[in-house]
Formats: sequence, structure tokens, C-alpha cells
Amino acid sequence: MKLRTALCATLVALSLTSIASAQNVEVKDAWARATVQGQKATGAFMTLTSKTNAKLVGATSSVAGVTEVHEMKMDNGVMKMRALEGGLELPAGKATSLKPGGYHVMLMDLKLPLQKDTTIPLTLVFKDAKGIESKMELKVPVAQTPPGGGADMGGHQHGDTANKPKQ
Ligand SMILES: [Cu+2]
Repeated sequence: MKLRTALCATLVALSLTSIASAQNVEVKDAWARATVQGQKATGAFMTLTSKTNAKLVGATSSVAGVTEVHEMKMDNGVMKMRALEGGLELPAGKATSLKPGGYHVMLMDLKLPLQKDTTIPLTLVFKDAKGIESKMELKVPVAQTPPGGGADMGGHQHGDTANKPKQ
């Protein structure tokens, strides 16, 4: 019996560790774009701030067959997107935005339409500087436009200086 208790304690300790390291990353303003019947792909967006250097290396969701971290950018006047093979860099203390037209979590092979005002489960997978993976489970609201209005404020100024770490 003693052995079993010890084993359980170890398992609990291990899972607590992975939760703690996932909390190294703060997620703000997460949302996923609503889809219409027949649409097979959409994007999820958010702002990620990691306390330590880390990467967003992947994601999964039960509503999508395939979930990838993508980058979208102009290439010779054409908007193109591609999977970020090495993951998305999250420099320590710096807010990294995933937003329409830029980085995003791509949900593909959708199993059902994403309806406005519902939420979807999304698990983010991070890797820290030592290569240790951690996961974070989110409930992401589905919406037509980004939360807080500001849909077309190209610059999206957040006053980065205000986010500097305290001395
Ligand atoms: Cu994409």
C-alpha cells in the first residue's frame, strides 16, 4: 500500500508540474472565427505572453481533424499562409499577437460549423527553452469579429512600453 501511495503522489506531482509550466504563458483575447455550413477551415486568434522564452509548437481541438500553427503574409502581392514548422517564437515578456492576416491557429477538417456565441475547446502545446513541452487547455469563444471591437485598427496599438517588466 505504501508503494501505491508513493506512486500516486509522484503522478500528482508530475501533473502539477506541467500545469505550472503551462501557466508561464498568459493568453488574452482568444477567439475563433465562426464558420458557415460546409466551411472546412477557420482560424483561432489570441495574444500570448510567456514569462520565459518559449514556442507555441502545436495545438489540438476536438472540433477539428487537423490543427496547425500558421503564418500568413504577403508574398508578391498574394496573401499566403504556411505552417510554422519550428513553432511560433514567444520571446520572454513580449506579447505575441495571433490575429487575422498574421499568425493564427488553423483549424482544418472541421467536424461541424463553429457557431457564434458558443465556445470550442483548444489545447495549446508550448515548448520551453529546454525543449520541455507543456499544454494549456482553453475554452475559446466563437465570434464573427475580434473581441472588443477594433476590427480594422490596422496598427492595433497596445502601448508596448506599458508592458515592460517592473524593475
Ligand atoms: Cu492558416
